[in-house]
Amino acid sequence: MKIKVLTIFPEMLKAALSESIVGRALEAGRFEVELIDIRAYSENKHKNTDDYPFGGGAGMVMLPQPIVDACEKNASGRERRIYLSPRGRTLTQRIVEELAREEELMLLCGRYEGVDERALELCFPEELSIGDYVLTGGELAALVVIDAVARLLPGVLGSNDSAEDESFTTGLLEYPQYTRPREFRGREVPEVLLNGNHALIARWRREQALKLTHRKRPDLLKGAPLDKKDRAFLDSLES
Ligand code: 9WO
Repeated sequence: MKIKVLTIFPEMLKAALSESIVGRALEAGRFEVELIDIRAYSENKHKNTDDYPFGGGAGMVMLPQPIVDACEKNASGRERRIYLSPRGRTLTQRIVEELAREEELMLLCGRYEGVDERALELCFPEELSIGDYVLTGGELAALVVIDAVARLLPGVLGSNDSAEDESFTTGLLEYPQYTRPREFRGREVPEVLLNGNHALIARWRREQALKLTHRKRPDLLKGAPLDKKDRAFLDSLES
């Protein structure tokens, strides 16, 4: 997977992408991120990337020229191009899985009050939101997308922390986790986790996940694959 990111703040992404699991995966060549500085494509003598909005109003709008040139000069023609914007459809794990199957992505991070609509029409037909709130720019949203996609790529997570049996893949919230010590400030780790009975542990975790989902996100239960035992357990919670 190759991800190109168009931004006027490449350093903002660089820092975040150098750390932790994503940083290691990039170093290991599991995927690639190319940060493209939109400002470098400005044909304006001051290298401006924004100007006043036609029709008036607050703030500035990103010029179409630097964005369209940055896009065209870096496009392979094979990439899925996405503008990070509160106007887009809201990111879900299903969309993350879909993006992880792409060979190439190109992400556009907007700033100021937005991007000249013609740049979007010409280069970025798809818009994606990470949630219903407004940021100061699309960079943090791009990082969210990259992080969520990267961990699904082969070899990015260790086989031990595989993305498989976790919340949004089981359709349920995560069961509670414990590590050492066995007692902390008077609170004991649940006994079942200490006795090495793996079938019993799996059942306990499943029921904890069901209980938490029922209590905190009952809407998720509709989409989760549930078997007879799960349904019986959920019924027992109702009464
Ligand atoms: C700011 C603003 C101020 C006055 C009137 C209208 C306004 N609209 C905006 C605005 O939407 N600014 C955006 C800032 C322009 C595009 C980049 N910015 C952005 C992206 N903020 N939040 C996102 C974003 C992206 C993906 N998911 C959630 C939020």
